[in-house]
Amino acid sequence: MVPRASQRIGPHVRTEDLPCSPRVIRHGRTTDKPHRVMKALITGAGGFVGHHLERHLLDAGDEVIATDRSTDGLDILDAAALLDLFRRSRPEVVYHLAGASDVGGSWQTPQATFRANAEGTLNVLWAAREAGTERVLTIGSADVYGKVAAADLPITEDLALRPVSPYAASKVSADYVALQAFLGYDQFVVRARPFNHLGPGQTDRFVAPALAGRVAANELEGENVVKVGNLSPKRDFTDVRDVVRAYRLLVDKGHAGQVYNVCSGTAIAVQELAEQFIAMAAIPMTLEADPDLQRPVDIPVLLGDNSRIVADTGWAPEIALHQTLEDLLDDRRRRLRSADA
Ligand code: A2R
Repeated sequence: MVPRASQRIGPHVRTEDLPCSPRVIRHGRTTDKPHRVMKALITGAGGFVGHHLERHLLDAGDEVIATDRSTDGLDILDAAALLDLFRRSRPEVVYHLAGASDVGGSWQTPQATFRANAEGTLNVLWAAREAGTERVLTIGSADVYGKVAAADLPITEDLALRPVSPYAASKVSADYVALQAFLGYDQFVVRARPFNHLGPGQTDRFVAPALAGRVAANELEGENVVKVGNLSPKRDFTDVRDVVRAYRLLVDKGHAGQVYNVCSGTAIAVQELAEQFIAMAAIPMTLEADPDLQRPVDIPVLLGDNSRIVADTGWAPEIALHQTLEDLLDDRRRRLRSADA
């Protein structure tokens, strides 16, 4: 059986029957200034970024077809099922987020990572062409730049790609599959290259949600010490809600074939994140180095140059880091409370 995607029309209406669905009539917002409304398909909609993107598109009044292996069972490696979905739902634009996102885990699963990210992207682009989808946004990663020398900061899109992890190599491949679709088939593809993003719903694989989780757990247990790993690396963090806004702007205003860094243009030390979290804690806390959490730091500073996306789309990050961290901590508190209940 071919898996069916859920289609959400506006924020409140949902239908399971794609072929019979009426074209969108109601949109999420009516008060904002006029803007282009799109019929959008999101792959990987069940993931961290997918959830935020779906909410953002619905808020913008778009019609959203959400698909994800973890929710409707559609695997992007099943090209025939993918094409069937594209033909039945006829999206105008596709946000291709599905894929293997675990950088550390990719060392154990290089083949599966490569297939999900490179072959998966190939399938999505093919299905989009076959179904006449107008635009596709592919999501790469700043990991493709690898170990960047201080002299090359801030990183522009023109820097040579030097992937270190299997994940990064799979993203380089996916990015070149997308470039080939533009150069070889004249397909309208825009390629996003996001740096670190943060926000509610993120898993503990990443340093900020892991820190937020430890602070929230300490609050519940009355514990005052927060165990930390390396605090010195500096990273370019953007709130996931700003990232998904960038994605919609890229689909609307990005240039065909172009690649865009999605980043804040500011590098923040992990130390600063940790200090902000403990300053927000309900009880006094201190940071304590834990040798078990220390990992070799390959890249002391990662900092992106966002001038291209700013110039072409007018995007700029809007959510202050402090706000992001507060929302992350509240998210962890809520999740711990509901796990406790
Ligand atoms: O691995 P699962 O079963 O949790 O589902 C993930 C889904 N996914 C797939 N869906 C269909 N066919 C596949 N072969 C396939 N492989 C993975 O994509 C998951 O629900 C979603 C990815 O979500 P996250 O792992 O939470 O990643 P996140 O942070 O939302 O990143 C979105 C994109 C990825 O391309 C990242 O590499 C990039 O942004 O940074």
